[in-house]
Amino acid sequence: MAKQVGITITEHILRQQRENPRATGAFTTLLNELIVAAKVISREVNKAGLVDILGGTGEVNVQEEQVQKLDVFANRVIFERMCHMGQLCCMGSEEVADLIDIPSQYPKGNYILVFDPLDGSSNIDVNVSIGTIFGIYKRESKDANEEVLLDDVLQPGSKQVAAGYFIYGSSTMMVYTTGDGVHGFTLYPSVGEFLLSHENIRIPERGKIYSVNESYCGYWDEKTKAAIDYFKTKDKKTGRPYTARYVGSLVADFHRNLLKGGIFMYPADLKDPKKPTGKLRLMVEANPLAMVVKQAGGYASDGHGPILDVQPEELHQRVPLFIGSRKDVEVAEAFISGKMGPG
Ligand code: AHM
Ligand code: MG
Repeated sequence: MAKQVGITITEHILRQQRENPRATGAFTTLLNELIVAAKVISREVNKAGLVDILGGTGEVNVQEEQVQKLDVFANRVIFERMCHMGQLCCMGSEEVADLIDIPSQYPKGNYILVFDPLDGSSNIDVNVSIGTIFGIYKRESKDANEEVLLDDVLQPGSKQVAAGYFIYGSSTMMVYTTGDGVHGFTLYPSVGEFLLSHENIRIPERGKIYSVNESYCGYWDEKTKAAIDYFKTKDKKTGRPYTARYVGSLVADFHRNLLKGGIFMYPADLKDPKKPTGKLRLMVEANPLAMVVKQAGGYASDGHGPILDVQPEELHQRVPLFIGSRKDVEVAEAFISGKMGPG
């Protein structure tokens, strides 16, 4: 296909729809609404630093409304934009404990949206990039009027029909896949459009960056320590030691490694004995990024096999995550699963 750089996200989605003879347009509508929600969130994130100047934080703003925490705001914007357009049967959000029903006055469809409305939100106050992560599934049972059960939603990530993220950084970008490569769009703020800026992103098969919160090494088992040591050990042939980069904002760390190559790790640890599987959530964080990285030629593992094959048992299930350049993730997996040892 001819180079498309510069086309709008809407045109890009429509072109993909035209190439799929079975497409009904439902999916296009869904993505377009999500994009509008992200533009609203982006605008609020961009003026977050002004809250203290223009109104009181946690108090009452100039319109005498309660100033909301941005992650709660982002959650509400996505819910309100997505609930009425008739394409979804339910949603799942990191901010909400249970499945989110579509209010009864609105029509329902067959798609399921899972999302983390504002990941890394502890970074807002210090002007560090944050993001919205999303995954879209199709409900397998066909009757849109039947009650949606948690079992309809608990599908492995390999069943996602689309996934991606918005990053609110030095620019706002959308990176997404529908299973046909990964494409990145940059928001042109004065026009209000996302324009194609990163066509068909491919992650290098081996990188030079490792990203992990090393302060937790005292909570790691020996296999995990050996995996991380590998990336710090000198070896000319494989370009080690790698350089360390850790923002502490998953979307920012992932995005950098996607473009430059490298591995992001949030291993299992014993920091909180109640959460021995690490911190990140399978459905709203790991799976969407796993689909993106796979489509870009990379890999995501829980240390034993593909993240995308894990059968979720709970909506907010946590999972160890090793994600990025394929060869780097394969090495980490070999250490964690005991196929490689120290030395
Ligand atoms: P959040 O969903 O509460 O924002 O937490 C997820 C964030 C990720 O963005 C990031 O990768 C991770 O927490 C950092 O955790 P830590 O501070 O333990 O390194
Ligand atoms: Mg999160």
